[in-house]
Amino acid sequence: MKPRNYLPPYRGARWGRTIRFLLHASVFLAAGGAPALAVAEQLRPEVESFIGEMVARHGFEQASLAHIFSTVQFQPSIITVMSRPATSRPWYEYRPAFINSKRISGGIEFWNRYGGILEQARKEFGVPEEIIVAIIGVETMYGVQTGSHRVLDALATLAFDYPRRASFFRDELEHYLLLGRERSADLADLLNIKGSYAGAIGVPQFMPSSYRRYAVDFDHDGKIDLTGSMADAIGSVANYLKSYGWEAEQAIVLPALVNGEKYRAALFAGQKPGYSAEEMRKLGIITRTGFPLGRHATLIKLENADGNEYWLGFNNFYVITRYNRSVHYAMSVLQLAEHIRTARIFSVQQ
Ligand SMILES: [Ca+2]
Repeated sequence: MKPRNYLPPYRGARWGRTIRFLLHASVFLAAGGAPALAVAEQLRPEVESFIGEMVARHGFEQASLAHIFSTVQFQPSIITVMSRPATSRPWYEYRPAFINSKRISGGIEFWNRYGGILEQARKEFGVPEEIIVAIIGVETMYGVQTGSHRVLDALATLAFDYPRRASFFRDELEHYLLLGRERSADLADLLNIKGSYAGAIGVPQFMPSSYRRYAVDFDHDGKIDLTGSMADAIGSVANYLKSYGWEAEQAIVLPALVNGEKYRAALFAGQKPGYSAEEMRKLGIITRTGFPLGRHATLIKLENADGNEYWLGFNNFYVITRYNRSVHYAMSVLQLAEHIRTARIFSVQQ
């Protein structure tokens, strides 16, 4: 990695861990040798070339993008987090973070508060209330923990200093600029939005590309706002799932048992459900409850402290993994949803 020069602290920039995206800054010396406010800033070549592409492809003003990127701050802590080897904690260690009394009672409260909007979303998109509630619960603790990183810093850090996924984050950065232009006349507003260390935004933690494609104005106030409008967040989660193929009233998962070794062929690894009931049976996979007629599934394995637990995952399970590819993520959404739904019925009856 090239060494970077630091910007003089005339703008209050902090020395140390915060490194600006400038290659160097030349300070013009005014008479008497004092630094003047006019500063010729040279951005890193890869940032310059990105700006050039945005100007050519989307008609952005070079100067306004150059200004925006001159304020971007490299976040080394994000690279540290992203570079950690993917540790797949076993299910029994992962589960308690999401299936616990705090998140269940938070879900009941959220549902009671936004019940009308959730019902409307179910009617329009076919996604049950508890699934929407659980996704928002897992993502941001019902809109409370939406992230503390400037989205622009996070996306630029990952686009320009994280080679492994640079192309993905470069695309997201492009979508972020376009999103900013679509949402506001003033691109400088982009500087103020905060999100996760990976640049996910708002109550449902949408990446900028998903924000542009799937977010909806569910409170019909003329703008889409995933940070300030819970109705927009709820409608957008439901629209996202529906757009990826959610089917109303269809099975999501069913408990299963396995025999022998052939079952491994059907284990979910990101693929669409492709095994019929008959094919599952031949692989030694059985379910106690009825396999829905004409449907296909994959096999889900969860590690418990005292052995493995198996489930069949149908199309709607696959759709939840479009929100986050991890099996543990999708299963915690489903189990949290079920806990919230049943606990809520009980609390309403009391
Ligand atoms: Ca709205």
